[in-house]
Amino acid sequence: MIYQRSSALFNEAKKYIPGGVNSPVRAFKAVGGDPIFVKEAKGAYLYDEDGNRLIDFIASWGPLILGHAYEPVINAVIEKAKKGTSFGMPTEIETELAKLAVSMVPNIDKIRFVNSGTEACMSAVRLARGYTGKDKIIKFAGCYHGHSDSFLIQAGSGAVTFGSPNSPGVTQGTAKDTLLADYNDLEGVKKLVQANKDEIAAIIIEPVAGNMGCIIPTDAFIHGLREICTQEGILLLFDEVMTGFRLGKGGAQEALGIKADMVMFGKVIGGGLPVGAFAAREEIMNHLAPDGPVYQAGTLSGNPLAMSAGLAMLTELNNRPEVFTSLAEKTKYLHQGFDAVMSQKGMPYQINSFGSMISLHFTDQPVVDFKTSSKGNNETFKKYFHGMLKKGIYLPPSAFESYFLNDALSYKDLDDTIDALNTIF
Ligand code: KE4
Repeated sequence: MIYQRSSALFNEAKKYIPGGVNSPVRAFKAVGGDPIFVKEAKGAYLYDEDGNRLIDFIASWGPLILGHAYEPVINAVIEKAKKGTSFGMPTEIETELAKLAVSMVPNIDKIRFVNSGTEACMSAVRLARGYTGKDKIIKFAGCYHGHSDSFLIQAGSGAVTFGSPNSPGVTQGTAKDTLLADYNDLEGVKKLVQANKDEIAAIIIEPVAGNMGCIIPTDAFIHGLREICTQEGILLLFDEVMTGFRLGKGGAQEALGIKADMVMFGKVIGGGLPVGAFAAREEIMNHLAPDGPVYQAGTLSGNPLAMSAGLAMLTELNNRPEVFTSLAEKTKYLHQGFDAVMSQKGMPYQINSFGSMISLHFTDQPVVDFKTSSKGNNETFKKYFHGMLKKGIYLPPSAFESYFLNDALSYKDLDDTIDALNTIF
């Protein structure tokens, strides 16, 4: 594999764009080396600027669940673009996508479209605070809800685990309203709720976590959260930016059998164009402007071009739910193949998978939260990442990410991926 053109493009990009990228994880800081610049993509394959073909396991971090340049989505976008891309006025297609999403996802009556997962989660927390009249939120270490100030919080000192900023620019004033708990630790949540009685508006969680690698909630934990929220008048916010329309029509609510009070979406709902959304039952959503007092707005929210991609994508998934089964079976095949290879290598490893989300961790402990995910050997991960890349397999350039299968992947692609792993250790 040669990457000369990618490296030259990266050097040029760094002159004009901070770090040479428009989102930090793309810069390969966690794995070393220069990032790969992609020229185009089709189906399961990326074609980089040096002419290499790569089997893609991030699918633009989730959106392209049917593969790159999926014809029905592309055609919908082309046709819509000919009629104008955005008007700043209501259009019928927004209602069409809203109706379809509401028909697919349980426990939501209304949905508001925004332009990213960050915007969806940020707006949902503001709505939860406005609806409940309470200020604090609980989030979980290792869960990522976008880069809004309230979410860029790390474990603070002190027994009550008050958050502290994990980025300059986030104020202590903001951090004090974010409480931090550990994923799969229900007792820790109970302690926080008791220590902040009647002050917590919401608990926000990735119902199946994808930003620590793939981490699955225990039944007791996720059902326990629901019970605590119901008892304490706290809203349970499911951040389904990754899991929404990926784990199934009804996302994680359906897969886990849990009713959330609010659900946030991104990625798949936009079909590869910028769309985020948040949704809930009517009594909550009617608190949003212009009907209600909680303000939220956006110039390009619901723009017809992005809506056309989202509508084409969700229509496909709604009409062909067998895609979700196919993705889950392919993921299980990859899991079993990786397990068969790694079990012969005499080294510690864990493989977590759920639906079409999967991650490989180089540690001897089960990976159940951020602490155990952090115990993975990053030097081994770097060797794995670059070894797979040299074999034409493009994985997320960080040990703290889930891989996202797309349904254009063939079983030969999966066999090639499993065989590539076998050459590394
Ligand atoms: P965006 O603002 O990036 O559209 O969505 C933020 C977000 C919210 N919630 C969850 C569960 C997410 O995974 C994300 C974004 N995911 C990352 C990948 N781990 C996007 C990749 C990136 O930051 O470039």
